[in-house]
Amino acid sequence: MNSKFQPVASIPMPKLLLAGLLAIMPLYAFSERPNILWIDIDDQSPWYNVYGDRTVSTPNLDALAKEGVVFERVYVASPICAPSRSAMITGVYPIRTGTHDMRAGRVPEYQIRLPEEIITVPEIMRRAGYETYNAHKDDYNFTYDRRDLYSFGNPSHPYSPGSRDDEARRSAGKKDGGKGASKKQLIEMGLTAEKADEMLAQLDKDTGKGTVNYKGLRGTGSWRDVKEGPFFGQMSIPGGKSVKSINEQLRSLGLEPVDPADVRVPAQYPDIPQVRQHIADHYNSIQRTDHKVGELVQQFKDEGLWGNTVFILYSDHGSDLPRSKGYVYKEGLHVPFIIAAPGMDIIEPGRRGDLVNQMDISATTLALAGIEPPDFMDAKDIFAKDYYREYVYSSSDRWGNVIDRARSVMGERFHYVRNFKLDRPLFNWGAYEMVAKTRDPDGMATSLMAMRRMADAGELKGAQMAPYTQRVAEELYDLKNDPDEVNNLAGDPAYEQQLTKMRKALLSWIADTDDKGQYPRSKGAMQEIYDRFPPDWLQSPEFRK
Ligand SMILES: [Ca+2]
Repeated sequence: MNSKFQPVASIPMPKLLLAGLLAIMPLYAFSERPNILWIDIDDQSPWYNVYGDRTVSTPNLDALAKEGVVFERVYVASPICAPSRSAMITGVYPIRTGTHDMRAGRVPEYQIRLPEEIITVPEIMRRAGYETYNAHKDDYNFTYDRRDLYSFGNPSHPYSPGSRDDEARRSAGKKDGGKGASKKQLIEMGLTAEKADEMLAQLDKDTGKGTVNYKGLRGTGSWRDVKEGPFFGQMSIPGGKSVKSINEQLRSLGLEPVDPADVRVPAQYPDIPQVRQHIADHYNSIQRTDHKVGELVQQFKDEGLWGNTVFILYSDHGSDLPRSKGYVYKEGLHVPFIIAAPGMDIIEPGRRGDLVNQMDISATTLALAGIEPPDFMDAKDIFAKDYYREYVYSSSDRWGNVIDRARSVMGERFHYVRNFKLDRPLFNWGAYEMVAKTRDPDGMATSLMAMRRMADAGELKGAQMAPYTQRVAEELYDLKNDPDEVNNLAGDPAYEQQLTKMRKALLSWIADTDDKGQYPRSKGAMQEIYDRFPPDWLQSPEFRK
């Protein structure tokens, strides 16, 4: 490693002064700018000790949190991977950029192009002299060439529809399907390798188009590959996915899995063994995450980078419990978010209870590097003196084989949800349910199918039954008295004023962003779905036309 890339004791200059100086001084004067590392915890709810949950022990997350700021009320712009990641990497609402559908624009025939003025965080960091890499999945819903974003760690032959390589190959008459990743995806969703093969063979047969192609790109690399620095890195630590053998994994690390009998079942779910197991699995995923965070911190200490690296730890959305991931309830939107700057006095350690939009990670990252966040961003610098969000706005639209449109306004005490597609239930045989149906048709093993069985038998009531029945247009929850969001107050005259206020705020957001979810999907967008899923997976009314 180059000598310039050595730890600095601290950055004593106040951030505002640093930002001011950057504007008038050449970039090379700032070799002391901090490294910034995004630690992505895929699919995880903030059930950590630092968030007041004592069900499992999270000593390493707690220790990291002590070095920085714990944000208690951070909600994602979209409760699912690709739209959420598109928001983080651009700092712009997915419904503004048209990146709101889960894994859209992944085929050459259908491309989502960002407006010219929008460039990504790694590109901006790179232009400011940072070395950049992403050792994890990109999952961005727009056309880009990965080599523009990341200075190293790019695959040698990146397949990305619309990328320069792709254009060149296609103009040379070659077809590239970016195949091979979908089996992994199915295994992540809980299938055995054998079942995944079976399903892919069926998909090939049904679609006649070869295997599904929606995984997008991922890179490699680490801070060890950085030549000069400073670096902006994106890495991943296992989150809520891949929990099939989680108990064995924990025991091999000397950790004891939590007993399903010892978890709390929130009111929106029936208290049945399958749900308890699902919740326990998620807690156990958090124990694994905690262990890995401990290992990462030790690596940074051992390698002398503890003291000049800012760590931003977050999840892209909440757990994969049935009403969480993919849906705009609090459980899907609420995520862990910790910014630690050990050894540097650039942020004030402590706790923050104010409302934060998780995509503010973009503007905040730039500001920590001394870069003024650009005007196109909806995101704001969390550490700016005037940082304030009255509401956090979120969206959910198409998830795989199911089309929906729901919008969320999260306030200090109340949470407003607006459902626009009332002609379909919330649980509409999405990809997770279709996979569960294949492996657990009788609803004995999975929470999804066990709940479906109970719904069919008339054994669910109220909020537990709501996802299977006729939607209501508006929902309003009092988070103070109803943290599980089971008592919809939207029809209660006592809350009419609150409802009206939040409805108005939502309509302003929709108008301001020209919410792309309000328009019918293009022919190309629909074709991508037809090509990706077997016909019997397509339950939304749009597919019947
Ligand atoms: Ca995710």
